[in-house]
Amino acid sequence: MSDIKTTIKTLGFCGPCTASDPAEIDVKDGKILRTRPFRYTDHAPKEGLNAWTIKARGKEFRAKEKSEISPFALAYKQRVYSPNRILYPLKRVDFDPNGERNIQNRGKSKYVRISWDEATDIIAREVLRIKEKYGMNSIFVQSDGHHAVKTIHGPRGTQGALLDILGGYTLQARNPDSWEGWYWGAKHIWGQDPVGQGNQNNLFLDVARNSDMVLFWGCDVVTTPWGWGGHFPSRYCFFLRDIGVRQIYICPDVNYGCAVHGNKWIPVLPNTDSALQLAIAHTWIKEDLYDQEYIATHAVGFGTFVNQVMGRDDGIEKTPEWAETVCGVPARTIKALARSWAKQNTSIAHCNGGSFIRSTYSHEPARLEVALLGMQALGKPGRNQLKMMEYQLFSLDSQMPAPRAQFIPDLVSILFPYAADTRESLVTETLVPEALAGDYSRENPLTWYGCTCAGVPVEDQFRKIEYPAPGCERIHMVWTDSPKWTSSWNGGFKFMDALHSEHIECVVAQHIWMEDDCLLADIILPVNTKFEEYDINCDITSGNYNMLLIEEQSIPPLGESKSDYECAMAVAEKLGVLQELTGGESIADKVKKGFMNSGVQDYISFEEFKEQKCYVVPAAEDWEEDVAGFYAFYSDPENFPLTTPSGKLEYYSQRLAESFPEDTERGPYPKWIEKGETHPDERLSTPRSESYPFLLVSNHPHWRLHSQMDDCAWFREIKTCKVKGPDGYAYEPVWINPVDAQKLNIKSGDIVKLFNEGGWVLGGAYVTERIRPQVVLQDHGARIDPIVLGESDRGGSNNLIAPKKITSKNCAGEVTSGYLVGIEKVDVFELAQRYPEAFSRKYDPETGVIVDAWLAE
Ligand SMILES: Nc1nc2c(c(=O)[nH]1)N[C@H]1C(S)=C(S)[C@@H](COP(=O)(O)OP(=O)(O)OC[C@H]3O[C@@H](n4cnc5c(=O)[nH]c(N)nc54)[C@H](O)[C@@H]3O)O[C@H]1N2
Ligand SMILES: Nc1nc2c(c(=O)[nH]1)N[C@H]1C(S)=C(S)[C@@H](COP(=O)(O)OP(=O)(O)OC[C@H]3O[C@@H](n4cnc5c(=O)[nH]c(N)nc54)[C@H](O)[C@@H]3O)O[C@H]1N2
Ligand SMILES: [Mo]
Repeated sequence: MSDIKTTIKTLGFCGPCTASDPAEIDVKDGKILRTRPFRYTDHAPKEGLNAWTIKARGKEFRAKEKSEISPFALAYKQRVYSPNRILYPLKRVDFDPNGERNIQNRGKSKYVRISWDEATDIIAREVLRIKEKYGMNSIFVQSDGHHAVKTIHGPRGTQGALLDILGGYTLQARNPDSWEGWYWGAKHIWGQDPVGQGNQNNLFLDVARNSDMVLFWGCDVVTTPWGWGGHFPSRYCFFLRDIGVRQIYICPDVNYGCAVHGNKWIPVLPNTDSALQLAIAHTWIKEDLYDQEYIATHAVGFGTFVNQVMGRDDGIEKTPEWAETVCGVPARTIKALARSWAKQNTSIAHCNGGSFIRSTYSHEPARLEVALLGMQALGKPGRNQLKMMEYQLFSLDSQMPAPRAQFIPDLVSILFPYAADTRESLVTETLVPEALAGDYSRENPLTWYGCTCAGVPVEDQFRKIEYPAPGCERIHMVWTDSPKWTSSWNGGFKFMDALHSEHIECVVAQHIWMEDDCLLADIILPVNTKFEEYDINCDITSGNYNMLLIEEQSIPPLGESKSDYECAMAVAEKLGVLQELTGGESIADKVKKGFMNSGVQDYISFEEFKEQKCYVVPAAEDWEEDVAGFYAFYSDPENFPLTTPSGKLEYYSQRLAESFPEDTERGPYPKWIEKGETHPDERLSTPRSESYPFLLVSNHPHWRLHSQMDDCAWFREIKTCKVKGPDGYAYEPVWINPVDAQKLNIKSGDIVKLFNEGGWVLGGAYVTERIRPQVVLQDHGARIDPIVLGESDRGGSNNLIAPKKITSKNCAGEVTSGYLVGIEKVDVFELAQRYPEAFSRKYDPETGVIVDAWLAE
């Protein structure tokens, strides 16, 4: 055993210094041997962990002694040694910065190995050239993806910090992707800055003690916590079952959470939840099943909402019978759901809300949910909106459903600043292709509302932004360290087209693996995984305990890879600004500085911290006394108002009415929108559905985190992860109901294409009753494997064909699910004959497409 070294790493993907999935990594002879859960009890502080226990209805739910890590964490080491890793700097073979750039060949030409010296030379010269010719704001920084959690080493913000020294850059500002509907809609009814979801304090205790029923409404409590908090939320649901809390799943598919925990599945058509919600309100109003006294004291504008429900404003009474024709849920089921909800203490659970809050007009179902919760006395014990992941994240007042820890460790002191509110020049993520390639100038700018980075700054959706910003030129260079726009954002093919624009003179990508947007870069820098880096990190999202940890290097960097920060340092050195970038601080200095400002320094010394490698924060002594959810508002709305302008639930938002008087889509009160100016024909009722008769559900992937982990051989051999085609290629599954499959002569294992005007992507059919009729399901984020660039994809990355539109007129959110597609069976051998180059690309049966496929011979 003595030659085995153990390091501690958090293996979540939540971005900088938040983590989840703390694990112990055993290393032998410079190679990762195994990944084990982290044992909190082995690392308890002197004063003990004050282990918490939720006691409810005669049973107990306790903090675990070890971390409940996800399969992603366990399999991550395989990605370290993936044959798809980029090990050396690469240059597109026909990109000559001093001569022909052959921009039109991005995505088509292959790559050659170059030295770090040559790569950093080219990048430094390009930066200076662009600065001289157009100004620094013509360099576009894409630096916002999720990624292995790293604090010092990036990727988030490192190249931006370097460019700021030289005068600035244009920022790709993240839209509130995880929360679109809550952010654009729910905030206007209950406030809840920054992202618009409900108050979480102590809700695991509240639900366990007081709820009779929980509606998992667009929630897969098994799948999506894997990306953020491991198995903890699923374990909690087993506890709910043990104590008799009913778990109802409302979603188009029997997702994994539904399969494991659901007492009942209510299959709704994608993005028709608003109809279902209005019909529930209808039943309550008709049968006098809501809390009128609460509405009188806690809400404003309820009358306009009642008018919408009763059809006094639009002529459609939102009866359960009407809703049945829209959302596909039988009227009797809607009425039964409405009645049992009114009778019992009911909470609604989400991870983030499901794809319907990322579809067309997603603000409506989100604020309708709040409207319904309000009608049943939001905040009364057992009646709240419960979040099953992201404990303590994005909160202004340390919200969390799990028992509160003594404190939240904080590493902000050593993060590079990355704030949308301090940027003069930025582009929201949903409008990037337009900004890169469109015909915009100061005289004719691209405009939209909102410049958020996950909901911060909070007032931004009322602010109109212009690109190019005042005094700035348009974008001419892209430097990305999160190269997955094509696979994670809607209209990926349009992004590919945009990178062929003559405006974009140089594209630099930093990445670990050869995939997605990298295929269109001119220069690629090889980045290492977190196993190869020395860093400091914290875990505030796993649910059992918070912790701060030193992440020692597990193994030396593979090939010539460097961390994202070191990439920026290498270019800074060429530009003569290394000292300014580092501030004279070594990595070890930064680790110490992070610790000294983390909060943990009040409990142990830095020497002790280094010695024990981590500090686990005990549970707070008084956690059980925390007021749960919206209880304070429920019991005393005058003294504990909401953060809306009136302090109450605003069924009618005066602020929206005044700020956007012309907006016929997101109006001042929530309603059913069959179609509108922005999305005239994305529903099954439109004539367009004759050509594209299915609604596509594109969930967060069960076996990936967005685009990450797709090359993991251990997952790919699992039957539900990929469908093996007759040509041996592993296709991304497409779920289809037997009723539809029979009509189209599709059998499990057939290869199909999903298509609309935007193009087509392939998939492997999985015929199953786990998906309702009229709907097909394919998770998002499969690695791109182009057939015809900008037109078709073998990998099954469906965001390539998602509508290139925003949520609604004044809401620049994404539309990545719940849109119309057609589906048909294809013959892969025929396709292989028609597209020989794409179908003969180098391919590893276990991993899929590998870096060798893109290297020039
Ligand atoms: N169809 C559909 N699309 C969706 C959604 C949906 O529900 N349906 N949801 C949306 C949501 S909520 C989100 S958050 C977005 C997610 O979109 P992103 O956050 O953009 O997705 P990721 O694939 O996680 O992107 C992270 C990238 O960073 C890379 N990376 C990982 N570690 C490192 C590192 O250390 N250094 C560098 N340089 N790179 C690294 C990863 O390989 C990957 O390319 O997707 C959105 N898209
Ligand atoms: N394994 C894994 N975990 C992840 C991620 C990942 O990519 N993979 N991503 C992380 C990120 S960034 C985020 S934001 C969260 C996302 O967390 P969520 O937003 O909760 O995830 P989704 O997969 O979009 O949706 C959850 C469920 O909603 C249901 N659903 C889909 N469409 C509809 C609809 O129209 N109506 C209703 N009622 N239900 C619908 C589906 O059953 C789906 O399984 O997950 C995080 N965790
Ligand atoms: Mo997200």
